Amino acid sequence: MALNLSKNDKVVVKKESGQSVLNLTVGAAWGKIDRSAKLKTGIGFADRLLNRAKSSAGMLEAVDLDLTIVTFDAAGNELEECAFYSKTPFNGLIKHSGDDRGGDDEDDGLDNERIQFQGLKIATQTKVQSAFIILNSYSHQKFDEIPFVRLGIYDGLYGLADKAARLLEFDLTHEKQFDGSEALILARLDKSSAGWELTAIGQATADTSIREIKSRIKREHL
Ligand SMILES: [Ca+2]
Repeated sequence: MALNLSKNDKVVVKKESGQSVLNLTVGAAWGKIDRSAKLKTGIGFADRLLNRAKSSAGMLEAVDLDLTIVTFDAAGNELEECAFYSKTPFNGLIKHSGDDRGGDDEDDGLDNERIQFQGLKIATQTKVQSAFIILNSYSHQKFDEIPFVRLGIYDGLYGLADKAARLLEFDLTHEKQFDGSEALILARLDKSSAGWELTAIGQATADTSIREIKSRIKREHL
């Protein structure tokens, strides 16, 4: 199942079996910006060759998006976060695949960053009560400037190269409602007796740093 979200939709996401989610992986995929887009031929293979030539000529602009999970205890106190600068919080129970600072030259269908969330152990070994999945544009290009931006949540733990079935798919590409934004609160995870309740949020914001997004989460979601 791939659920498509609109801005500010709130949807509780379940596994196909109807159960809550235990272990999961979040992924983000995006591309470099071609500022000379008017040169496109409109012919698939010719554009790919052109893109390759532009890439080797350094004509494509790097885009540094960052996928992050921030966590809070039951009283709303901030706990550890998983980000490119903190890849293995809680002794690696949440794990970041590493910082991608460029994006794809051409869409390869794979994620550029992923975070694995060992929900079963996090529920029993940490004080995490809620976790928020966020994406922001470190290099401050807006989402509508980037040729494609896709987010996915997968049932289970997967590395960058692993193919997996998505519980949730969120495609920002060509979505007018995200124009001008450079940060997104994708979803929240709340610990329940049955596992993690996954609620898609899809909130675009004008925040320009993780710190600002965290303040917004505390103000608006906790
Ligand atoms: Ca990055």
